[in-house]
Parts: sequence; C-alpha cells; structure tokens
Amino acid sequence: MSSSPNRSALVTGVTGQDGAYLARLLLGKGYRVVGAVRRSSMPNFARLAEFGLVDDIEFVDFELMDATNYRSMLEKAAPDELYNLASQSYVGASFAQPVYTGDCDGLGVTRLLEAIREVNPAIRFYQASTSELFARARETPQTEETPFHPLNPYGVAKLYAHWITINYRESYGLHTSCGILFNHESPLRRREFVTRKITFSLAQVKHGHLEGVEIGNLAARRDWGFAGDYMDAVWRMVQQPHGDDFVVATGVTHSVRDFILRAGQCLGFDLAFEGQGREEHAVDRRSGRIIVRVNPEFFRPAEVDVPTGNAAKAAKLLGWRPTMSFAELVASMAEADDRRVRDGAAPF
Ligand code: NAP
Ligand code: G4F
Repeated sequence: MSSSPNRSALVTGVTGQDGAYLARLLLGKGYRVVGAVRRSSMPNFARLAEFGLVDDIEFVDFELMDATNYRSMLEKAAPDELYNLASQSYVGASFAQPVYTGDCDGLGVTRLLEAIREVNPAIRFYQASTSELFARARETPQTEETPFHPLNPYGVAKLYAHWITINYRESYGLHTSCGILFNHESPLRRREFVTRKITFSLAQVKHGHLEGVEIGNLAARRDWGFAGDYMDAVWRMVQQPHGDDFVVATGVTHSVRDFILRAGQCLGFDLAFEGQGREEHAVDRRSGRIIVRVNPEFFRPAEVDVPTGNAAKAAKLLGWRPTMSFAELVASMAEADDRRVRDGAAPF
C-alpha cells in the first residue's frame, strides 16, 4: 500500500484536524486532492497552511445543510474516493443544537450517498464514525461487534450515519466503509476539545497571558491516539477490495487529570492535584499558584463510560498499528503550543 498515481480524492471537512492530516497523506501518495469547504467570511485554511498544502489542493464549495449542492460538488470534483470528514463534531454543542447536529451529521450522509448513486456509483466512500456510538459500553474493550448505545445527540446522529452507510453498501453494492475512530488528537486539534484546551491554556499561563485553566470532569478517561496515525488507517480501509467497518484505537486509556499532569510537566510546571469533587484543583509546587480549577459549566448532561478500543481487525486486515505513544502525543501538542504562544502566532 504505497503510491496511487492518477487517483482523485474529495475530502469534506478538509479544513478540520483530520482533513489536514488526510490531505497531506493523499498528496504524498500522488492523489489529486479536492477539498470541500463551507463558505465563510473568514477563510479557515490555518491547518492546511501549517502543512503548506493550500496551493496543492483544489477547493469546491460545500455546505452539509444545503441539499442542492451535493450533486454539483461531486460533478465538479469527479473523485474516485470520497472521504466524509465534515460534521458538527463537538459533543458538548450537540446538546445545545441537537436538530442541527442531526441534520449535518446524520441526514448529510444520506444526501452524500444519494449523490454518489446519481453521479457515479463507483466512487468509494468513507464515513467518519466514532467511538461515541458505544458510549454506554456493553463490553471492554469495544470491537466492531460490540452493541451500540450512544449517549448524546452527536452520537445518535453518527449512529444513523453509520447505519445508512452500511445500508447503501448492502442495498446498492456501493463501496462504503465506516471507521469507528476513538479520540485522536494532534497540535492541529480545535481548542474546544479538552486536550488542546489544556495544552494551549497551560502554554498561555506559562507565558503570562492567562491566570489559570477551568476544566470539567477531571476523571473522564479517553483512548487517545494521534490523528496522523488514524488517517493512515482511514486510507487503508478505502483501498480494501470491499467496503467494511473498522475500529481504530490504541487500546490504552488515560484520564483528563493524567493529561493535565503530563502536559504541565512538558511546559515546566510541577502540578499536584488537591481537594475533592468540585473543589479539586491543581497547584504548581514551584510557584504555589493554583493553575487548574474545576468548573461545573464544562460538565456534560451525560458522560460516556470508559471508551477503550480493540483495533485487532484493523491490525489484521489493514496492517495498521498506532505509532505514537500517549507521552509523545502530549509532548508534541504542548511543544507546539509553547512555541505558538511564545512567538505570538495567531491561534486556531
Ligand atoms: P473538526 O476539526 O471539527 O473538523 C470538522 C470539519 O467539518 C471542518 O472542516 C468544518 O468546517 C466541517 N464542517 C462542519 N460543519 C459543516 C457544514 N455544515 N458544512 C460543511 N462542512 C462543515 O473534526 P475532526 O476532529 O477533524 O474530525 C473529523 C471527522 O471525524 C468528524 O466527522 C468527527 O465527527 C469525526 N471523528 C473525530 C474524532 C476525533 O477524535 N477527532 C473521533 C471520531 C470521529 P469549518 O472549518 O468551516 O468549521
Ligand atoms: O475533548 P472532548 O470534548 O472530546 P469527546 O467528547 O470525547 O469527543 C471527541 O472524540 C469523539 C470520539 O470519541 C469524536 F467523535 C468527537 O467528534 C470529538 O472529536 O472531551 C473529552 C472528555 C469528555 O469526557 C469531557 O467531559 O473530556 C472531558 N472534559 C473535561 N473538561 C472536557 C473538559 N471536555 C471539554 N471539551 N472541555 C473541558 O473543559
């Protein structure tokens, strides 16, 4: 599985974290890459610019909420492969905007699949499924066979998207694949997600731009991997002779508290947690200052059980394995934010 000359890929959500890593991987393999972007008064190419990719990608307009632009986008892009990464991807926001999330993340996928049927049924389709499908996990670790039980509007919308993708494979013979990806992070992660919120905020504290950080559930655990590794798994899925579904995960979990301690260490703090519940906080033993406090505003109405993935099927059929450890991942994010804040780079 190396180069793929003369193939074209259309990537929705190309301006997001995964979009940047996937676009870089596809361009490196010789693909023509078309990025689908929603119109905005402020172009959002900062992640692609970090990799120096903006001039290598062709862009087409695309809005998940507009049923009329799907077909024209596919006709313009004429892809061999379509990677659907676009979504309202923030679980917290899905409680506040459940209908919008359902429309974008659920029905949007049906619109894409219908457009493929109309324009070119030979297009291979990838759907960005998620470990949020398992949320109230019936077994640990979770595999492709574990029953689903989402616990938030985002997970419910993604469950519909997951099944409609399988349905178009089984009903119409389309080459469709779902990657059930567990949390994956990187220096390009959006700042509202907890990992990047931590590294960016601690870097701001270090450089004197912020007093401290307010965090929600410190005990929450996640199976955190590296986005670059996960986009490699995604590409491998689409190269299979038949569409299929794969769990992609590291199999190792850490708590938000663990992430804070390690990121703090990378940024020169010596943090220690004290207190219980909502009074819990992290003190920097070097300065005696409280750097992290709990704020219930960031708690969720429902919290998922401990997500832990078993990626044995991806290892066996795709030859995929994660390459980056948790410690390396946190260090890469902390170092990037340390540099950005120190240099006054525009944050994204
Ligand atoms: P992300 O950084 O939030 O990127 C989301 C992308 O979707 C952005 O390019 C965004 O465009 C685009 N988008 C949002 N709403 C849109 C709309 N109405 N019309 C067109 N485009 C729209 O997400 P990510 O972390 O890269 O994740 C990629 C996909 O994988 C998502 O579907 C996510 O749900 C799924 N996923 C992610 C993880 C993870 O841990 N990262 C795990 C499992 C599944 P703007 O730049 O204009 O906002
Ligand atoms: O970083 P998070 O917001 O990511 P979450 O909810 O796991 O969702 C991400 O991963 C999913 C894959 O499982 C994707 F499908 C989804 O699109 C997204 O990429 O929250 C992680 C945990 C949660 O338990 C949350 O309650 O961190 C906890 N948390 C604690 N304090 C916080 C905070 N989360 C955020 N965002 N902000 C906090 O201050």
